Amino acid sequence: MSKDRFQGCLVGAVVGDCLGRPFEMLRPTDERLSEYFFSFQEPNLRLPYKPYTDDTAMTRCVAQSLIDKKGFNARDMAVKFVKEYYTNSKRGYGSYIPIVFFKLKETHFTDLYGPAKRLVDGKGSYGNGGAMRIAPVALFCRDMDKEEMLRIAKEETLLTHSNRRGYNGAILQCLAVHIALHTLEGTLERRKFLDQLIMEMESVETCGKEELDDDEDELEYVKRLRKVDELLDRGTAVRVLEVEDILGTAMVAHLSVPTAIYAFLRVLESTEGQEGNKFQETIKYAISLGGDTDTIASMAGSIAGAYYGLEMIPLHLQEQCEGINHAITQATKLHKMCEGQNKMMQKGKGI
Ligand code: F2R
Ligand code: MG
Ligand code: MG
Repeated sequence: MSKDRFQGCLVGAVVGDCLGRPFEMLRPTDERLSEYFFSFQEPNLRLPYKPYTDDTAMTRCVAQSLIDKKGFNARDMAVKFVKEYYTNSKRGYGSYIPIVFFKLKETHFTDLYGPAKRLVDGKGSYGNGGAMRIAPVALFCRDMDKEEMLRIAKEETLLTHSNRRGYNGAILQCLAVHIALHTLEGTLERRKFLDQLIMEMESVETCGKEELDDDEDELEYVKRLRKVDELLDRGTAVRVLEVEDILGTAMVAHLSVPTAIYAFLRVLESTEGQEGNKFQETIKYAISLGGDTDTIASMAGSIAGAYYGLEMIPLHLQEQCEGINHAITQATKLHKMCEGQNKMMQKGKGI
């Protein structure tokens, strides 16, 4: 059922964020991580409720703006980001992004894209903040032309991340959620999934070459997706340190979005622990990589949730996290909007 996939996507993102947060910039041992996940199943143990971070705070703004405006409205989106930040700035935001929020507020939202463009001496941010919040765009654009979805993903990201690696990372994450959402459960094949992403990113990265950073490859994400494929060929023999070394686990887009895609595909393909729940295993594996654990688990969680659906997200994980009901409500509204748009399109075609 597609509503279940919409809900799975946004709930998956929240679960990854909340459960990954305690390990951000650390790397838990296997033993510690097993204890951590085991503790969630212990009914008599009262665990601290896990708050969400900037990942969820910003994803909620993106979803709410799409719902309120029935589409992308740059001003409304920017106002929502800024209001959210000044309501609770202690959600663990990146170091550059508050400068954008301050400038947007100071200039009364008269120059929506300027503050992000001027960041880091005009280079812009390539943090993974654009990618971590993009899932609602993939949901909202479920039945739209791919070009329209990519245009919205880019324009939404440019409000805060004007660096090519920052917005292309968000585009890649958006495509991954979109393809997962459209693939019938039980039929997703790694090769097909990666081939589709590589083909789309080849066309995306061919544009804007004049904006390349000195240390950036022309086909940065295509190259990294090929590395994901090579690592997957080696199955579960690939060690955590190799993943960190080859794909990265940092809070910048190019060193985290392909990593989240790898986490999702590795667990999908793995035959180890067959009895386990694939959604839970995805989150656990993403956290085991260390580094930017809240964001990598959140991005992997939104892809996995869009594919497996809410039904596959264990309640004992959901119960640990702040903001689950809100995510379900927003996902339900986005789904209703998509169904409505669909009906109107069919009516227009006389179907
Ligand atoms: N900021 C964090 N975690 C730090 C620890 C938080 C702590 N636990 C706490 O609770 O306070 N996590 C969040 O930040 C990431 C998303 O960041 P976003 O929104 O992209 O922000 P920003 O500031 O634009 O970029 C993040 C960092 O990337 C590096 N960077 C970006 N552009 C750069 C450039 N052009 N040159 C060099 N470095 C660049 C900087 O280090 C930025 O600080 C998520 O992980 C989210 O969870
Ligand atoms: Mg965070
Ligand atoms: Mg993070």
